[in-house]
Amino acid sequence: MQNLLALNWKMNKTPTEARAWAQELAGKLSPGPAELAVMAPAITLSTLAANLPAGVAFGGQDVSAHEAGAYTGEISAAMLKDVGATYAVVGHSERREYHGETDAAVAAKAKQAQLSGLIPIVCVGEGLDVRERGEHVAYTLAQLDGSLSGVGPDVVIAYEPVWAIGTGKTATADDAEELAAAIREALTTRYGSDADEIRVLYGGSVKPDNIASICAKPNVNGALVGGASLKVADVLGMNDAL
Ligand code: G2H
Repeated sequence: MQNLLALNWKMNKTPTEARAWAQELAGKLSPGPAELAVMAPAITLSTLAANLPAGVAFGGQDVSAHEAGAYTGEISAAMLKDVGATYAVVGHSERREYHGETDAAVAAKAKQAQLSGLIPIVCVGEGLDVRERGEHVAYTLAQLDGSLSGVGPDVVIAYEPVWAIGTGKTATADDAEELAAAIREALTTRYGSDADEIRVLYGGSVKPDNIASICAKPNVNGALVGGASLKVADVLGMNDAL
């Protein structure tokens, strides 16, 4: 399965900065075996569409659960699709924590994304308290189950332990594999052989110097990268390492 290097800029980069980043990438990228995709603020996506090198995909960091209508401030899946997006991240822990998104809300967003032909990147992962109680596998699988309710198999899963996000604490490659293997088994139970094509990413303080060991694990098929996605040099380092 082709690894996916999914960059999550979070709330960083104006359209002007995004253009400069995309043009720098276009000048320096040697395409490797991994697929590269940029998850950017919706307001930068048209700029990315015009400036990213061929073959680099992009997507939104969130998407509305609604098709269209009186939902002030929301961005629909059809809008993302119309500017050329391939993906939409749903259920990132920062959306769950700061915007109260439940598993049911995440599933509704993922379903809406699929209806417009986007591939949702569904994020799951436990907090430190859950990890310290040793309940991280059961917790994450329950979150996965709720977040995939009614969602088809054309999906990417990102396992992101909350205690490793932006903290500099990275789960070990073995920690990532433990959950990726459990997630894959749950996906097979849910989708049968269709699960064989589903990529399971790891996210949480991934950088050029740790991505290779994490993605070498048999059930990890790429990474969702935040902080290290902002500088082109780091992205090139990670792309080269995969
Ligand atoms: C986890 C990750 C990207 P970072 O949120 O989704 O961010 O790489 O900064 O830990």
